[in-house]
Amino acid sequence: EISPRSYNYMKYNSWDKVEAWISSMAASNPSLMTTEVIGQTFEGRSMTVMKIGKQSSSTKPAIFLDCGIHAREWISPAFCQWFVKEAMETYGSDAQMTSLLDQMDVIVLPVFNIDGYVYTWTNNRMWRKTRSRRSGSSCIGADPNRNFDAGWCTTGASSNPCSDTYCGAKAESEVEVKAVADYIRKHLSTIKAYLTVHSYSQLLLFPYSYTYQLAEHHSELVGAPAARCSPSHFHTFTHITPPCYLLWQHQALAEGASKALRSLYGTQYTSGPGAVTIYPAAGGSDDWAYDLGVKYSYTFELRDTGRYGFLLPESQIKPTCEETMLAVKYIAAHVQKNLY
Ligand code: PAY
Ligand code: ZN
Repeated sequence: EISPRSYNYMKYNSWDKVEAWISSMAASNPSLMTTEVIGQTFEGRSMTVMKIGKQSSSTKPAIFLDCGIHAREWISPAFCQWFVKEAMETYGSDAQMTSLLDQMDVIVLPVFNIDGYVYTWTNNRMWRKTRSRRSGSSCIGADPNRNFDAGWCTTGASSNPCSDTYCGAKAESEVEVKAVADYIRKHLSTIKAYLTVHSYSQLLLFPYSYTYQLAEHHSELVGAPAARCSPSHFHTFTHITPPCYLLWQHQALAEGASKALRSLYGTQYTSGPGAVTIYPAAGGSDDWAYDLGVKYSYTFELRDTGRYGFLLPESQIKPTCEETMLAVKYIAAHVQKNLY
C-alpha cells in the first residue's frame, strides 16, 4: 500500500513503487491530476503520463516534462516525482505554482525508459538503453536519446547494436520513443515547452546537439535585430558565427534558470547548445521537439560533475530536487509569460 504521505521521496524508488505511487497520487488529487496511458514498453509495461493542472473546460497550454530516458540516471525519475509532489503540496499556497497550474498544465512522464530502469534495479545498475531485442543481433536495446528523428544517427551515435549509444534500426524504432513522439505530435498545438531530465554533468542544454549550426530563427522572430546576438554573449562558443536572436533568448533563459538553481546551494551549472556544451549527439528528444515547433526545449543534466556520477547518493536527492525545482519554475514562468 502506497499512501502519498508515507512515500519516501528521499530514496530511489523501484518501478513497482513508482507505479503504485502514480495511481495513489492520481486518486488523492482528483481535482488537479489526470493520468493517461500513452503506450506500452517493449516488455509490456504501461507508460503513464500525469497531467497536472487545474481543470478547465478549454484546452490549456502545456509543458511536457520527462525523466528517466536513460535507465541508470536514477536522480532523474526522483526529480519528476519530487516535482509532482511539490506541485500538489504547494498549489494554493505558492503563488507561482498556483498561477502556473491555473493557466497551464504540466504533463509529467516520471519514467520514460521503464524496462531499462527495472533492469538497473535487477541486473545491471549501469544499463542505459531500452531492452528491445531484434533479430540478427544478440545485443539488447537502443539509446532512446539517439532514436528520435532529428539528424538521426548522423553524429555522436552508433549503428552498432552493441554500443551504448546505438541509434536503433530506424528513427522511432523504440516503442517508448514512438509513444512519446506520437503523444507530442498529437498535442503539438498545446505543448509550449519540452523539458527532459538526465544526469549527470550539471548542464542546461538547448538545441542543437545534432549539428553545430545554431538553432534557426522561428518565423515570428525572423527580422529581429542582428545586434541582439553579439559574440560577447557567447563567450563559451565564440567559434560559432552569430547572430541569432532566438539563440540569444535560449541562452538568456538558460542562464537565468541556472542562476536561480545556484542561488540555493551554490551548485554551478553551465548552459549552451548541446553540441558545443557537451558533445554532438544526433537523435535527441530536445532537438526533435524543437524542430517540430516546440520553441522552449531544454535538457537538464543534474548533479553531480562526476564524483559519484550516476550513483548519486540518496542524501543528495533532496538538495538536487530542491535546486532543480527553482530552475524548472524559472523556465515555466517565462513560458507562461511568453505563450505563443
Ligand atoms: O542533448 O546532447 C544532448 C544529450 C546529451 C546526453 C546524452 O548523451 O544523451 C548526455 C549524457 C546523458 O545524460 O545521457 C551525459 C551522461 C553523463 C553520459 O552518459 O555520458
Ligand atoms: Zn541521459
